[in-house]
Amino acid sequence: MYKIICKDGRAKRATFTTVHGTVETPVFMNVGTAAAIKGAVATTDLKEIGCQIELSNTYHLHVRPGDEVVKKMGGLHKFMYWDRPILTDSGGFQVFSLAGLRKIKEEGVTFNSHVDGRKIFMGPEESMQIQSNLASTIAMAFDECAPAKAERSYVENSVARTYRWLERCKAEMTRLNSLPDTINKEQMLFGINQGAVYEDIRIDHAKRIAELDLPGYAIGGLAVGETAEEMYHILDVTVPYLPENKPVYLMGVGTPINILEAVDRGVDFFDCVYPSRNGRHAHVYTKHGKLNLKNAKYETDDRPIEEGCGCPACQHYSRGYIRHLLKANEMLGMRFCVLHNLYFYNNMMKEIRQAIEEGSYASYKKSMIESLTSNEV
Ligand code: PRF
Ligand code: ZN
Repeated sequence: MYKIICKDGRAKRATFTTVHGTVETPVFMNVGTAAAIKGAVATTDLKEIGCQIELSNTYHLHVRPGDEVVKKMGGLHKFMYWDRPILTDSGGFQVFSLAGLRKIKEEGVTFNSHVDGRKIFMGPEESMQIQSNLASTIAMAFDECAPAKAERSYVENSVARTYRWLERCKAEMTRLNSLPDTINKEQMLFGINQGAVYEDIRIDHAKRIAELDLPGYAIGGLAVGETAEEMYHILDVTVPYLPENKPVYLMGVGTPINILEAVDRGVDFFDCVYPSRNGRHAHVYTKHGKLNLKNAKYETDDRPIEEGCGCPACQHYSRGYIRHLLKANEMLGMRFCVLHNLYFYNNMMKEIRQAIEEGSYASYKKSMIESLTSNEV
């Protein structure tokens, strides 16, 4: 259940209550694609870095170890030792971006596994069945993410099919939730808005999916090659057509600035691989810009990555020590960078929630963006 606590402009401060606990929004979901946060971060670390909700992928877990295996192990929560909410992405996007593919038909998509090349078919029903086996808190609809530069006629057909797929997802989820051996019978389905950068297609699709009265809605098909301005414009025109009393999730976004801008346009949920991916490459976030810890200038720098940061790395370890670990290819160096970056994202969300509560979101956003782009690191 979604409950708005207060609004500041279009920014919303809300809570989202699930069978696995309550999430305070706006929130960043920490990405554990294959039931693992890349960078040797355990689920027991997640609570220390302020993570409220984790995200995993249907496609990856179906390919390996197999959703039947996860079901036999008691579902994803038990499998990865995580008792807070988990959102699973449907496989749609990963199939289009990863798998050697791929024939799209009305029934679904045929593609080759990125692990062993074997041919796999996935449609709306299969995606729901896999997500039901994984027993996530929130399942995502099976959609097609059309390329940002796709022709209008292609996008029209694609979005029409994605709508029909959503109706099939909803029917299948209802059926699965009523089966006796389903692990999470309260599994929720979020719909996904598509339409590339075509305003009218986006709006029409948003209106139609809103009528299905789902517990939440995502905006997909953004951050796939269009400009940031185009993305913000699509949010400006689309979010007003999604139900106000439901959470809005912007899929796969983004940089700290993207998040600040999207919150200002009414978005509640985010996920992105940037903090973990950048951390694995020694790029760490600070309020004064990103720094590359492999840089020689940090060799004897005895300051933490960021002064005042409460993450497990900054509490005890210096830039110079972490730089040494990274240069020596010690896994611990990478782990510290990922922990710091995830803490940075989760902490920014906490500040965002606080600013909305105080009615000072506009000034928080402005000073944060100025600071992030100052490059004083
Ligand atoms: N659809 C799904 N997952 C996604 C996307 C999408 O469009 C995106 C696009 N940014 C990221 N993840 N199902
Ligand atoms: Zn830190």
